[in-house]
Amino acid sequence: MFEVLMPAALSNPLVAQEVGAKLTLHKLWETPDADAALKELAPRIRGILAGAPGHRRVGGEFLGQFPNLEIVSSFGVGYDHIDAKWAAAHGVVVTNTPDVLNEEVADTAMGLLLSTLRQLPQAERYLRAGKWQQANFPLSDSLQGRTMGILGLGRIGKAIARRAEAFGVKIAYHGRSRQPDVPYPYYATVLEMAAAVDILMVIAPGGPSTKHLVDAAVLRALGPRGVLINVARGSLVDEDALVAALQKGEIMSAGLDVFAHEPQVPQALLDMDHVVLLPHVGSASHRTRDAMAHLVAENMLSYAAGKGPLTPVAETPWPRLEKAD
Ligand code: A2R
Repeated sequence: MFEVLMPAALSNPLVAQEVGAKLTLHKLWETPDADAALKELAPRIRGILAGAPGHRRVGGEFLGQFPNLEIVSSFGVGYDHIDAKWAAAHGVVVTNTPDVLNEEVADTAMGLLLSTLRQLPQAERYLRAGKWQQANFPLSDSLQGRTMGILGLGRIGKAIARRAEAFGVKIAYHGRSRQPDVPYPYYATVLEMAAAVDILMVIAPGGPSTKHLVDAAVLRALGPRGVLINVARGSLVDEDALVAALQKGEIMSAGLDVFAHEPQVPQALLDMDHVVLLPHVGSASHRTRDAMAHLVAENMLSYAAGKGPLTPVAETPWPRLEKAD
């Protein structure tokens, strides 16, 4: 029997339904004494369903409790909450949910960009407040004539680039390496790219290697007409530096779907009327969240049926690497 643990409730019920229909699923949060249940279950657990909002970090300390663990199937394309290197060193495969959310997140990114430049949420608030009766809403900035630097031209970054091109926006990109088949100009550093563009679109993974890639110097380089859009992870941006840059007018505005300490949002940002702030809704449509949930379940079910995982992350490729002792 393949026994699976869901440590905390995933917001989409499909995962538990689909996995629970075929495998033995333990919902830890429903047990009265979670610590005792964990101790009793730990040796039997072969799979973990992760990615619930607010669940503690899935690091080696947590995963190390399960001596027979084989797979962690996580909800979401970002997996910076999981120590995938630890998993790789201990023969545990980690899966995420790539591709099925590309178009949704790219749609959100463009909506957030347009909202930020054209001040659409502010205009709507203006109308609702009855102010249109007195005067027209002030003129806004424009998307036209702008150049977008994409930090992280991966699956989602490319979907954003396709959309931005259709809007007439010029594209540049930064990643750790130049991509031979990509027609856009490449910049070897975020700083150089920021100096060359007036929209900085952040869509690279979170985690230690990208922490504060967007810092005070990058924001200064983006300049007083510059707009920062972040639909990736709050950790990529130095939030204090961003607040300071906005307060000093070193950049024009920001559109943020993600924050350093979600769901906390700095009061200084809430106090600014010219920025646009979203509660991490990049992939949050019924259609896309269901597709992600289905893929989380399919990874677990395929693995349990002996057919291997469908979408293992780069650190834990399939076939499995040799277990390090
Ligand atoms: O570095 P490269 O050439 O492998 O390009 C990847 C880039 N990237 C980085 N860029 C700069 N510094 C880094 N340390 C770094 N690490 C990765 O981010 C690649 O172009 C992009 C990631 O693309 P994908 O792996 O295809 O991810 P996807 O599905 O587009 O999702 C991106 C992120 C997720 O990790 C979530 O945090 C967020 O979007 O929702």
